[in-house]
Amino acid sequence: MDDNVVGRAVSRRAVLTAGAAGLAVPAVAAGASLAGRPAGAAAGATRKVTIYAEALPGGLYGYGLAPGRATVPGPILEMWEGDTLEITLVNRTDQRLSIHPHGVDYSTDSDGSPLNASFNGPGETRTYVWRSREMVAAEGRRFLPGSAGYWHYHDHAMGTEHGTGGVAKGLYGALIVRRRGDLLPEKQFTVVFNDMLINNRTAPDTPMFEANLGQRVEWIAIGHGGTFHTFHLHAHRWADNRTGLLEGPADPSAVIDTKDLNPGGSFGFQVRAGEGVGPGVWMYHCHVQFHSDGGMAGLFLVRNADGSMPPGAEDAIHRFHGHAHAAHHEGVLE
Ligand SMILES: [Cu+2]
Repeated sequence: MDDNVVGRAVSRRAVLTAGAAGLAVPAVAAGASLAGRPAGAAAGATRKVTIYAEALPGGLYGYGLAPGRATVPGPILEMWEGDTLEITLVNRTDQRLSIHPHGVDYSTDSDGSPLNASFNGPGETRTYVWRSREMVAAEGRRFLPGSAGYWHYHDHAMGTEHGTGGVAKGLYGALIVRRRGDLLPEKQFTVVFNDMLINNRTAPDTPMFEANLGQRVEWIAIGHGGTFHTFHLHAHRWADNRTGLLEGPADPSAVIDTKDLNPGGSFGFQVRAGEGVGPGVWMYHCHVQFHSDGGMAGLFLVRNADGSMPPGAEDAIHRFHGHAHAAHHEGVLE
C-alpha cells in the first residue's frame, strides 16, 4: 500500500506541476504521507511513468503525462533517493527524439543518445530506466554521494546527435531526487533559461508564478542553449547548497540571491514567499543586463496570506505588461 501511495503522489505532483504556468501543488496532502515515512522504508522501489512527446503550436515540442497534455517545460519528475524510475516514452511526433536525464544512473540503452542507439524513432515507444542511490560511507573516510539534487531531463536526439533541435524547441523539464526527510514544498516553479528565452517565452509573456504569503515555494532553475546567464530573484535569498535551506547555525553555505545558470546546469531551492519582505510583485530575471532588457524577466506574485491581491500589485503587473522590451516585441511581431 505504501508503494502505491508514493507512486500516486509522485505522478500527481508531476501532473499538477506540469507546464510553464507554475500551477499549485497540493503537496500538503500528497507530501504529508511521504514526509512521515520512516527513513529508508521504501528504498529500492521502482515507479513507472508514461510520458508523451508531442508537437505543440509555434513549432515547439513538449513532454506530457497524458496524450494532448504536453507542456514547455515538461512535468516535474520526482523520485526518492534510492528508487528507480521506469519511463515509457511515447513519441507522438514524426521526429526522432529521446529523454536523457542528469544526476541519476542509467545504462547505455537508457542514455537517450543516438551514440548508443538509445532514442525513439518517429511514432515509437521506448522505455528508459533511471536509477538513484543513497549516500554511503566508503573506505578511506570517503562518502560516495547520493543522487539527491535538483536535476533535469531533456531530449538528446532531435535535430543533431545532441538533441540540440529538441532542446531549442522545448523538450526539457525538471527532475528532483529527494533525500528522505527533505521538506516538501507547497508550490513548485520550473524556470528554464534557454538561449534568450525563459521557458521558450519572452517578456511580458514569461510565466507569472504565484504564491500566498508564507507558502513554501520551490524553484527549479535550469540552463539550456548556447548562452551563459545569471538567475536572480528579487527580495528572497537562499543557501547555496543542495536544498537552498541552511542546515543549522554552523552551516557554512553562502547565502545568495543570484546564481550562475549555464547550459546543462541546474539548481533548486525553497523559500517562504515574501518572508521578511511581505507580499507584492517581485521580479525574477537574468541579471546579464542585455538579457533582462531583451525579455529574460518574469514575475513572482506574492499574494496576501488569504490569497487577496496586495496594494499596488495590479499596477505593477500592468506596468510589466506595458514594459518596453522593444527588441523582443519586434522579433515576436515579425
Ligand atoms: Cu541571460
